[in-house]
Amino acid sequence: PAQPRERLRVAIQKSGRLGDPARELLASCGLTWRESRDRLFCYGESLPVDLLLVRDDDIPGLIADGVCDLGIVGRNVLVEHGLAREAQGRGVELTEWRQLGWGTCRLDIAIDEEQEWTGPEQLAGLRIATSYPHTLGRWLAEQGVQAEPVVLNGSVEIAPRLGQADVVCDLVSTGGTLRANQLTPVTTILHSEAVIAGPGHQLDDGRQEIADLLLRRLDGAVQLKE
Ligand code: PRT
Ligand code: ZN
Repeated sequence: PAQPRERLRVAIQKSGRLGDPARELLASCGLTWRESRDRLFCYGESLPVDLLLVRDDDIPGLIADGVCDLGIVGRNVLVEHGLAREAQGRGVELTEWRQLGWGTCRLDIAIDEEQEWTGPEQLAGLRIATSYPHTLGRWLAEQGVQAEPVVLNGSVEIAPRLGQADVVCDLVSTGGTLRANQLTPVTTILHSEAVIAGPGHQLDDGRQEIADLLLRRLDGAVQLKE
């Protein structure tokens, strides 16, 4: 494995919905940083905890490959990554070390608002637009339904109007985006929130001790907020 490291490296989203809250949470644990000029790396000053600022989709892979020790990411991204990895026979156990209670959303099936919902069997043979094919596939298998995932990396909600798909499976928080596209959520396949993701085993070198200290402070910070 990698060379010994006595500093903890935490991956967080560079921008987007989870980036600022993740930094605020870590700052509330007493962390301070010196930022690199390109703002991709933050060197921890008050504790040996460095940040890597990346796309959220890259966070599970960075942990699985041992480049980072922990990450703050949506459960939706973690679950999809785990199932994709499993499908390739490269199962690496990443687990949720903490649930953070913010960044909440649902991965929902949504259908044309004019249509009636009678249950999952209704999806048989339909094209389902999604950015989460593995999570969707697992749910369809559990339901015993065969459908055709159409993988899109953005603008999932307009796929039915463009004729690319019949229904969608997408993240929903307020539901405004679905409504604007004449879609209505009918069932939830995953409840998501921001989590601290990490390996399914203890860290090596001195890093587990640093992680324990960080998590103790984090638990304190989360309790203070409640
Ligand atoms: O650039 P990068 O790849 O890092 O970011 P990204 O664009 O992939 O992700 P980002 O920042 O949009 O979301 C990061 C994480 O926030 C997601 O992986 C979820 O865990 C969480 N989250 C919480 C959401 C939402 N709520 C959400 N509403 N992610 C996306 N949405 C989308 C939703 O699909 C819809 O298109 O936001 C739109 C508005 O939602 P409504 O329901 O309020 O209309
Ligand atoms: Zn992303």
